[in-house]
Amino acid sequence: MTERLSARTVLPAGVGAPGYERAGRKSGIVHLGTGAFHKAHQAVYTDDALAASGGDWMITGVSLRSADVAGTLNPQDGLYTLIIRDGEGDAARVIGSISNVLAAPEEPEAVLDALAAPETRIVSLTITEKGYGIDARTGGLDRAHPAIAADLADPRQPRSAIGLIVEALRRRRERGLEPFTVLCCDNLPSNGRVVARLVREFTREIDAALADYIADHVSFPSTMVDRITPASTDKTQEDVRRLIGCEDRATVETEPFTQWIVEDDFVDGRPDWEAGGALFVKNVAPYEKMKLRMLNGSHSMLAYSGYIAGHKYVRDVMADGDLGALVARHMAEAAKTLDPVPGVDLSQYAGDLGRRFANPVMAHETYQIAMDGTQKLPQRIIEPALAAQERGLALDAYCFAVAAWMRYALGVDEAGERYALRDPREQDIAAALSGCGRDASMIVDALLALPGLFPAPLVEAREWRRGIARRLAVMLGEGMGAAIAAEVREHRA
Ligand code: CS2
Repeated sequence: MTERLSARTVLPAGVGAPGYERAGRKSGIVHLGTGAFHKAHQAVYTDDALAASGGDWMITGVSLRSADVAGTLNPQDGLYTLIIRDGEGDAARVIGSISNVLAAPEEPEAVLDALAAPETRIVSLTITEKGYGIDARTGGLDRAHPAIAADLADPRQPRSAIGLIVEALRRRRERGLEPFTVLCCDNLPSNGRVVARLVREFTREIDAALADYIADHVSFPSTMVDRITPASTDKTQEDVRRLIGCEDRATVETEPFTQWIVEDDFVDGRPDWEAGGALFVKNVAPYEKMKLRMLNGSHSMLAYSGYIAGHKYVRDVMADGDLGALVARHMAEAAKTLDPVPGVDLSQYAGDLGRRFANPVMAHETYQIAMDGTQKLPQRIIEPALAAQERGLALDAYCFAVAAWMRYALGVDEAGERYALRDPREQDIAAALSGCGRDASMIVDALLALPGLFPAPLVEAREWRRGIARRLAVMLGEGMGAAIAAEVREHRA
């Protein structure tokens, strides 16, 4: 049997290793949602910070859903290899900033102990858009969300991220401990503000004095996070064996590019994340909007259209001249909805994004990006469409993107194969679509009427409804390839 990566492994020359003593160092951070993205992003910045400046800033990871992450990382002493894929070849680096991982479903009290431990100064999150329990209609707390509803009924034994944070803050206050900073690292606009609101609304319902305390003592800086991180595959496992000479079941692959922009508002200190290249600013909003609308917006557009057109990976989409042109068009249109972003030339940013998407050694699946559409479309496609409408700009790019999502939402590809949408509102979508068959106008009406998704000014605009229906009709009648070609012709005309 091959040896497994651990603190005792002697790494081959050329493989990066933690440049600091790990043993005895405390965890100043508890991270909720220790998935691939966290391991390719914040944990790497923290690894750099520890190497540059030390400190008690190890990370205790928490997985909220399954025990898999704990099962792969703990036997490896929290160590894992980051494979950085670029055209020149793969680079490998072993990351040491995660000390251990707790699986919340199995050991909820251990998670609360970690959150309420004196050394914990930051609680960060990457739990995906759907993990927060946001009410699509109000942007506030969804009290009907199963985990939120359960936690409101029994707040001392929380299961949701929001419930865990609130109960931990209650315990800290009761014990006379300092509170912590809550650092959201998910792709939501004003993500710190959003989480602050959810925490406030949750706490107000259970303990008004605690709500006041949190309002006065806890900070929720917003962040913009960026690093393309495909799901690991068997090839990732094979490659890591070749690169480090032993087995690593927790390895992650990613691209060379990385970006993290953070509001510098921490109640009890933070690691020297600048050492890893993080940028600290007063207001993250312009960067977040830029990234959500240009990168994630075009990602979602290309995921739905690309998946139906038969493209497995983002790089295949970029190699398809017509669809590649629509990606560029989408970015350019999204840029028009933005106010100037400090220090960024938006056309250069778009060019860089196009090159990142085209990276031929990145196997980033369109199906991965396509998941959770109802949670992603609002900030990626719908808000910028609304902004475009307000500015009197053309809506074509957004109509195309939404038509592609609606085509995808039918759950059957052009060969007649069914696939799972992997969307928390999958049942709502199916219910809305029942009886619509392949009638484009009926599908558009049904999905535009999904509660909370599309705002009235768009739904009521004939240009919007017709623009989507016309495109969806071509996608259904002649196929996605024909719809893409027609879109390019129309755009160039
Ligand atoms: C992608 C993002 O899966 C998706 O929805 O758009 O995960 C994207 O790769 C990252 O935000 C890049 O930073």
